[in-house]
Amino acid sequence: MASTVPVVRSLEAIYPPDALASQTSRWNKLLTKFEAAYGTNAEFVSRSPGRVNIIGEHIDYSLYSVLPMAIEADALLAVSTGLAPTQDGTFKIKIANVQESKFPSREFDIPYDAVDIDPTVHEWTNYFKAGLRGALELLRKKHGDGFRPKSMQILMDGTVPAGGGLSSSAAFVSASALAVLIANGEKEVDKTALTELAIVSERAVGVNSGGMDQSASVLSERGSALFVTFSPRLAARPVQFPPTNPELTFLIAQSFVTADKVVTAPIHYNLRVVECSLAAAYLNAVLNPPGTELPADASPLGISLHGFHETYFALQERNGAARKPVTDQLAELVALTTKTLDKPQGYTREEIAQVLGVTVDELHARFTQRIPVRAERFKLHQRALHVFSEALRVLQFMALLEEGQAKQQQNGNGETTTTDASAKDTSEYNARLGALLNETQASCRDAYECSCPEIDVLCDLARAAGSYGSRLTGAGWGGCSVHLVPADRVDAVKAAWEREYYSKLDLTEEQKAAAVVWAVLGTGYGLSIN
Ligand code: NG1
Ligand code: MG
Repeated sequence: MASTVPVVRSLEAIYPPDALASQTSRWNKLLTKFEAAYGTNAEFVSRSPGRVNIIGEHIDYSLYSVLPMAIEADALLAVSTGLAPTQDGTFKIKIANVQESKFPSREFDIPYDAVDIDPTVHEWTNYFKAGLRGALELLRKKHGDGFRPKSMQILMDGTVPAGGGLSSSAAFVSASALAVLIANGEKEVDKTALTELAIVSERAVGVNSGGMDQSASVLSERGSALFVTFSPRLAARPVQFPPTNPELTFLIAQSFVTADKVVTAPIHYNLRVVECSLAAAYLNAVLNPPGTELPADASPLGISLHGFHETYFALQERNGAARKPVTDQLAELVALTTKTLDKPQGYTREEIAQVLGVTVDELHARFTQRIPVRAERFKLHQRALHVFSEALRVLQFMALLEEGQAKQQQNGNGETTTTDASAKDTSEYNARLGALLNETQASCRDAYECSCPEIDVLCDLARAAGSYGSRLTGAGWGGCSVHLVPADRVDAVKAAWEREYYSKLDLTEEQKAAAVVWAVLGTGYGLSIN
């Protein structure tokens, strides 16, 4: 995998052939508008795509592996650096958006050493500032405290729907961090360093997310999905889907329920992050020998269910137990969770503090001070159950893809045969892939409580019309859903949604056009600079 961000001179290297004409005109418009707004040409454009997550939902911040893929929709930032120097000790950022009415232009004078972000204010430029802050930290480490950031003029064009589960935020943060690095003279930007920087930076906006989105945005390669692992360190490898007959496609369907993750964080996303770390601490206290400390890791609160998992089996092995395959370990953890965390009604602060042997104040200092949440009870049973079972499903999904590839090689390279027997074979295979996606949806709905009735309806409609597997994608509570649909059922699925769902909403023409996106299996595009 190329380790530095590629410099792309032609849009053919980024977009699929059928999108070239419209993308070329979009880029040209962006550059023309840039000149009109700032009276100078853009020096470069940084690009970072959105993503759809295929499987592995809400487990990245527990440091379990996930399988997303980059999509065509992206964030573009056209940039120039030719601004006159500002008053002492500050640099200037002028930032505008092609959708001026939704995202008004801003101008900031920023002190060299402090990028101020207020996560309590819902402000589109916070995402730019998050990338800026992270990039400046990296530059300061490299050049020392005397480093003087360049002033920048920026025009943004984003096509990833906001609040839609396709990761508009990570695309924006990653593209921003890249833009700042390039503007400040970096020639070779290391992809992994950029990803790590974007992961940590985005948390400044108020959502304590994992690293899936930034990884998918920066590390994806054209033509493949991406298997991302977070422990012991961030690593990713491209994944191909075997050809099947009928051919499989991923349909992405909007629910048009906008989930504003920053606003709902204390009762939704951030609460889940806290619950997962609390579950790790609780399981550690009950199942590991007294005094066992979980290792500090890269998860938002520094201890994770994955950390508990590793520690638990390492201790067993030290006591002479045989090493078990990870899939067996995860199955065992599902059983242990059911037995150990046996209160489906949830746990109060007092109950958890008592088991951990700390006071409620100490519990607060360790878990909920930095990530404020609103809850009387923490649903440790359901959350841990989801995380362990979902981590297992990701591995089962990967094993199925490998099985499919092995079969393809046996049958002679890449040819899909069309005999009745092989068609039956692949439809059974497709159904097994789809079943895992359906199980993910059930777990997200029932155990993790991150679906919503509208997404459930879209999934039911799709399955009834021929989808093998349907589920929410991204954080949930609204946003997008993803569906594994054989090519010959795509029209039927779309018609069902139109008839039973979209026609009942009051949608604009623009929304109607964007309601369903067809992501051809395995299409993915990396980050690039013009
Ligand atoms: P979305 O909702 O697409 O932004 C979020 C997190 C991911 C991951 C998923 C759930 C951010 C930036 N990303 O994705 O890290 O946890 O939810 O799997 O918040
Ligand atoms: Mg997001």
